[in-house]
Amino acid sequence: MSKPLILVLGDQLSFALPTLRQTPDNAVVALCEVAEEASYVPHHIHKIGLFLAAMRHFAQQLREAGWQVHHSALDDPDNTHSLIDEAERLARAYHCDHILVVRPGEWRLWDAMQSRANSTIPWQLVEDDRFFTTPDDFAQWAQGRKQLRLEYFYREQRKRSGLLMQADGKPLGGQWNFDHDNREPLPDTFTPPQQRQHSIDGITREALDVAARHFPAHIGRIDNFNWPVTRQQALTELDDFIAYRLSDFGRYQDAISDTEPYLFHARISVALNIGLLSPREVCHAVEQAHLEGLAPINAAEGFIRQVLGWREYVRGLYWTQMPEYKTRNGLGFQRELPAFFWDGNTDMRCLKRAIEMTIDNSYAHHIQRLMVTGNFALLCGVKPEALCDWYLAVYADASEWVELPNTLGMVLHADGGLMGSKPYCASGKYIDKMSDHCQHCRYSPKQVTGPKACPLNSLYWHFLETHRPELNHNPRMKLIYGSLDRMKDEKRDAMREQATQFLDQLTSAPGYGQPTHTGGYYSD
Ligand code: DLZ
Repeated sequence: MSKPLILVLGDQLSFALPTLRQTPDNAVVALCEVAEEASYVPHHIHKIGLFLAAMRHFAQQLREAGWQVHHSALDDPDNTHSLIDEAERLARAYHCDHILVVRPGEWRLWDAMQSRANSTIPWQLVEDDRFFTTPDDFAQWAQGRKQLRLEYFYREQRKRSGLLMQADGKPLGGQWNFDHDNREPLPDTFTPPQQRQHSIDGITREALDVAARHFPAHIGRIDNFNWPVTRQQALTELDDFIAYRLSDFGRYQDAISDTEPYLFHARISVALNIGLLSPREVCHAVEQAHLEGLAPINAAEGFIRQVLGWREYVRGLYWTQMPEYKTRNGLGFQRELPAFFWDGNTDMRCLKRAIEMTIDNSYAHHIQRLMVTGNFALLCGVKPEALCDWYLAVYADASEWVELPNTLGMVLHADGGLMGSKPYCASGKYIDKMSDHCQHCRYSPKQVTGPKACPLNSLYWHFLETHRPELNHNPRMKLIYGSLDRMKDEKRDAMREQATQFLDQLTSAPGYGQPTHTGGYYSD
């Protein structure tokens, strides 16, 4: 009788996984902690702790549900520290004749697994049906379209899922998209909603200790870890969001605070991306909250658009465009990552706080990622591979399928405009409008040149000038190039000079934070 080894990856921690739904009684389920996955980019210590803790809890729950489970721990002397090698080692040890795995979250692993389809112990890949769409669904939607715009994809998704739809096939509230209601800055005084403190039990404690012991040089401190690591904890995080934050999620979605990292954001992307919550259940919970009068339509629609629209859209793009997508560099950027991305040591307040919050929590909300760190990297021309590796490493919710299109496509406009019709570039004015950072900053967002001028201002115009050949023809950039053209030559020269001086003194950090030796495995 055929006997499978079911490999459950660290971001597949769900009983609804297709490989766990219909399997023979003799199957062995394997979860593998491996050093390679923690160090191929130098992941934040919270992220490593999260994966180890959540995998250990899930292994225990599988055992309690009657499965035969093998959990390879980082400390196991026989551990090969590679997902592929470890699964094959366990398949041999348990006399399994094939390995079953759901599509992983990264092309790198998918490719390695596919290439073993005909090996002695063949690998079989199963489609991940926990998402609303499969890569094939997306490919079908994309076929024959010149532009792959989110809005059209999203409308199809609403129709297909029935979420926020009326019986007559029209969108609830009379509009598909309430984005224009979702751009308010925070009021001068506001009380931020409380964040839940998740309990740390013995399993989690040990996992966090292991992470800290094995990867002492990785960014972050383990003692303020506060992510859900079980389904139960993830559900409490979802309940908290709906009860205390959803109603204001919409209008303050783009606001940035100098002190509050989470504001009204859901904090569920981490649980969602490792499988503890399903996209369907969170969308239905939010829809229900709206129907019960707990949240206005702009909040519910804004949230559902992120999960049903954006999240599925970037995943579709990733799987249909890889591996070529990762090599794109549409604006020809060559700069290494600025060194302060690893320690927040800069006097630009917005960047300092976004990076400090990232170091503290392995989290920053989407506008901090897109319009603070992302915008700065775009204006300075940081090369895609350096920035993508950083985002993948530092954020607990970052899997390559979601991180790569967001960073390479949205932030750096490096995919030739496939995702975004124009680059998301902004000057200090935007930061001043949407945040309270500038009040605490030594630079002025109102000045463009001179010692007090916010560097984002001259960098913004310098970026537009430098990339005129690629961007000038874009109708959405016409207005801004008009403003640039109307400037006096002396003003343009002074701004160019200011930006060039800034860029010349910017210290880069090639290799900073990378694993210390070739094995990529830290041990004490
Ligand atoms: C990010 C991560 C880390 C830190 N550790 C593990 C691990 O030990 N075992 C594992 O299966 N996955 C880990 N991951 C996630 C992987 O890097 C990878 O993104 C997913 O497994 C792909 O689905």
